[in-house]
Amino acid sequence: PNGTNASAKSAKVPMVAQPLSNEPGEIASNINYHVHYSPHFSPFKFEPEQAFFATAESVRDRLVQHWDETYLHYHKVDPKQTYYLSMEYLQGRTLTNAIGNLNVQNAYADALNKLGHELEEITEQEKDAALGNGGLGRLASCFLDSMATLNLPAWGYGLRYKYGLFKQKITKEGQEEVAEDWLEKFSPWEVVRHDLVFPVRFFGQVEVNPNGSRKWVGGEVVQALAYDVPIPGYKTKNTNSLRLWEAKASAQDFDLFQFNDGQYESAAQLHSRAQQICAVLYPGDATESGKILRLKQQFFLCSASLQDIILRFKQRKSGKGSWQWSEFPNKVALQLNDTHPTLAVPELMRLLMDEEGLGWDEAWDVTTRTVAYTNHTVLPEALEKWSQTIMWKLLPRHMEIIQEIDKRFIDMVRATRSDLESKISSMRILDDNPQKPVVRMANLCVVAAHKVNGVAQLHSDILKAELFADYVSIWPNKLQNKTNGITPRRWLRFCNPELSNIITKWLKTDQWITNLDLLVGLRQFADNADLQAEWASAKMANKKRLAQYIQRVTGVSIDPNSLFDIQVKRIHEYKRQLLNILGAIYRYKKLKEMSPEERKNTTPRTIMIGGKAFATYTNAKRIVKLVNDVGDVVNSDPEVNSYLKVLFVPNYNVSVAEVLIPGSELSQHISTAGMEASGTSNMKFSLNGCLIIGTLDGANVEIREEIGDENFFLFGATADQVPGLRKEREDGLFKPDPRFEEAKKFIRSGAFGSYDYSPLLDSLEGNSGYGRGDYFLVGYDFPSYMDAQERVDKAYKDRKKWLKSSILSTAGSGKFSSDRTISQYAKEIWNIEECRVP
Ligand code: 4GP
Repeated sequence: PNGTNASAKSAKVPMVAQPLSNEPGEIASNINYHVHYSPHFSPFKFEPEQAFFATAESVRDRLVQHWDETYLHYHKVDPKQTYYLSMEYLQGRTLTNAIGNLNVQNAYADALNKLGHELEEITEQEKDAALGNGGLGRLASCFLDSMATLNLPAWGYGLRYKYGLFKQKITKEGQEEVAEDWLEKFSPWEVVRHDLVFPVRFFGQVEVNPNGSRKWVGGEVVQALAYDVPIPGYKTKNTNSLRLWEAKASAQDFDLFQFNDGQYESAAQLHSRAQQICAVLYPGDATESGKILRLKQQFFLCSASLQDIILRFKQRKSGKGSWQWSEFPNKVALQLNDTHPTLAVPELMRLLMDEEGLGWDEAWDVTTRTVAYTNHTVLPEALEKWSQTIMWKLLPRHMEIIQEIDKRFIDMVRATRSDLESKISSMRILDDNPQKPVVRMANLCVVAAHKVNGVAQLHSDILKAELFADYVSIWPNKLQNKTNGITPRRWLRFCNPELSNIITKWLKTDQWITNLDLLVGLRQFADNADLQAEWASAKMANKKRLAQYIQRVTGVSIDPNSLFDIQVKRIHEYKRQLLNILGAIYRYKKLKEMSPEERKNTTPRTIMIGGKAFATYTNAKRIVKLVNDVGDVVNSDPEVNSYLKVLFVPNYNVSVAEVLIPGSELSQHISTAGMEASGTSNMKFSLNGCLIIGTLDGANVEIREEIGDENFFLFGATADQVPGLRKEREDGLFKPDPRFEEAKKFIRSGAFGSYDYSPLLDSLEGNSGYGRGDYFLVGYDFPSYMDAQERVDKAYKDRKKWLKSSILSTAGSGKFSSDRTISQYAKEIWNIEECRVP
């Protein structure tokens, strides 16, 4: 198998297009060109929507040119390259980011003016690419931005979901899910590569060849077609790719005979099965067919990406003399974003052994030196376990390989670590429990990866001490921490130009955009009255913009002089939106009891909560409904509604975050300690000068360290107290705070309508059980949460002190740039280097 006889075709080197002028007149004519010669609408229509598509295509022209140069350069230099495999990307909108990175904002604004449009209005036309669920997906997108900005040869691979996760509508009933429509017309940012199509097999059986080697045959074969999205770096030519696969069947798979016989469905059976694969992210998995579909998606991503990566490896080798497969890990780093792409491990083994003819040991050596794994959660329900029965059906050859990995792992432990004998059953990859045999994907990842990482220090410590402790005793250097980060381009420079300009002015440089540590330079001015005045006016401008947005999407008018308090993230019991809303309910009740005079002494607040509840997660959906019901009552109560408003912000996504975060003053990161792996919106809020109320969980711990504990409203149990508190509860020793009881009782009294909230409230009662017995410790943390909220109210009245803390929050956020995170991955996990396009 080693040698020069690889089947790779030699690349034909195309010419790179001529650079395009960035003079506004030329840009305007380029936009005009697209209106006429890349038509998608009736001729002579040039409303904002048509202008958006033509503008995007004109920007894309500029990106394509850099993109092609990058492609050629990487091909020529042949550096080691990273491939980030992720089932999710939350890219959001592209236009603002692209013209910002290309540094042509003003030219585009002028060009559009010449054509009778406003850039701001045009950017509002764009639909979010919402191919993710939450933090894990947005992290992947921030990482892509940093990889390109740091000139790293690194690509993302994902799936092109036609309907994304879902779009959230809020009705009287609560949350309703409807299909996301980002591809309803088309996406101007993607380029289909009709020459890049790979077959992906499902089902079938394993055949043994006469020489003993094995081959996977039969079953169902669909085609993976590549769609590329350009990922431009900030003020650099390097433009990487996000390659999204679409599943399709070919014309040959269409049974014309059956069709003409009137059997329309069965004639196009494979086409419809292929379409299911990339229809939605996380299809319901309550049924067996749902489970098979999810597993198909995961395998589809892994198989298509690996075939593509291997082909590129061979292409870059071709014509350069003989080579060995052992060089593969010197050219390829594969990062598994959580366990969803775990099947890359057995698939790489299969491709190397069955297609390329390597022996087990050589294939295992290549695979383990190539693959690294990031864990994003310790929640037991999120650690994937696949039924062995389903796996044997869908991926019979991979199950053989997994069995062999499992067997060799056990042999190795027995041979070298007899002290771990009693741990083997929990460390194994296969759980052979006859009732429900499963494959434990996280265990497979840990065994196969050369590096495993958590996403914040506390989380990595928990992985080391608990979840993966036994493996750490075998491989002490495998587990690392890589504290998450966010891109300062999207999350400050572009979403908050007002504040960015102030920062640049006071630091006398805009280098902070790519070297976020420079923000510490603001510390020395934190007390400066001029900076504070500018800071306050930027915040006010952003609050007004946010108020307009809220008015538009909810019809409720909010007061920009009130304290804007925001919690936005997936709705989950461990994130404790319930704690937030119970606090709001208590506040409302107290306001009602006050005299008008007393009310005047309170700090007016606008509480905003947003996020999607997973479609089948009933308690999360009840929380959404409760927030809406509380809002309906509070906001229409004339006695108190100038002191308190409660809003549910519908359909939280990246572009909504870009409006909320700059306008926020307080943000809530209040998970049960030990349960939030990192959190990344906490970093975004802090970077934008927003103060945090939070627990010692995930990245909160490090944010507080960086910005100073006096600028952080801390409350709640710590991670190491949590197990003991749960135990106390089980033993019936918990004594609830009267304020907590009062808030719950108020809901039960029907103050917020007749909806039956008892299942939700019951989850906070009793002594034990997941879903009962207040597993998430809302009751335990309630009093310290309310005390912290009182400190917030008081602090907000001292304007100078608040502004100082706000400035210090921004100044201390340098560590949380994804540029820092990605540099660490590059050095400490991937071993890749900058490959700058000249
Ligand atoms: C999330 C974690 O819940 C969040 O704490 C973390 O910041 C983020 O990953 C990125 O690392 N996990 C998921 C998930 O979104 O689906 O497990």
